[in-house]
Amino acid sequence: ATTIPPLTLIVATTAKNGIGKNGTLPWPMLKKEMAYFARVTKRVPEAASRPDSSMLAETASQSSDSSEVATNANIQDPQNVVVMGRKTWESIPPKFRPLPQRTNVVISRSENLEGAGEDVIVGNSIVSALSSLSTKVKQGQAAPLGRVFIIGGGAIYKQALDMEEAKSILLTRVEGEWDCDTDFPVDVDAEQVWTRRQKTELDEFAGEDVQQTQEEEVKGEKVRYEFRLYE
Ligand code: FOL
Repeated sequence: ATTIPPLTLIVATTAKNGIGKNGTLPWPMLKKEMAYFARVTKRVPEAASRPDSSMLAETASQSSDSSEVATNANIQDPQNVVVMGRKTWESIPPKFRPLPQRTNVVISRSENLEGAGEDVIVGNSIVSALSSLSTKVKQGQAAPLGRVFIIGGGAIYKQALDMEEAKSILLTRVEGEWDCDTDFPVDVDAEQVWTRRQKTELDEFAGEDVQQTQEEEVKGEKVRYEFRLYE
């Protein structure tokens, strides 16, 4: 009996739900959009970030030597989890992976993942990978869980959407016609089970004042997009 934590999908899509092309994103790098992805997936909500440590022995982060307090991350500090498929792992530039300050989980039938070290958890399904992560946490070999984000791609979003633990979707709607060969498997504006939440709820979820409508100049073209939350 394993309890699976609530899952948040995070994705950027076109109006027609396109998410990818030739193993990468359909649009040229949207810097501020990617920065939002990094910020939101790194931020651990307050409730999870302050575990009750009253029963624990003193640790480096509690020591009176203030020079090493708060700056050095500790294995006892909760971290969010990013769950991705093997192709998404391979699409992340090697210099950015594993995605820092997050526990990286990759879904793959093969144990041998290019560029993955001991700190990357590999499993053949979301459930089995999260269950082996949970074992590692209990053994003190992985950080306690903050939020769990599903970061794609199409096949992994599909697997997550079939689970009742899939509670939220942080969706960035990118305007324009972009050629895509991979889709997000649900149309959140057509399906009754998904409801768009207001800005106040997005702000609370993200832990920041989200400027929902954005525009960025890429390759001499203005690209507009909107940050949304569905539950
Ligand atoms: N969700 C959203 N909103 N936008 C995305 O681009 C996105 N991309 C993926 C999943 N969900 C998304 C999958 N693809 C990196 C690269 C590709 C990728 C996800 C992440 C990546 O390199 N991330 C770095 C940021 C590096 C930078 O700031 O340029 C990270 O630290 O998160």
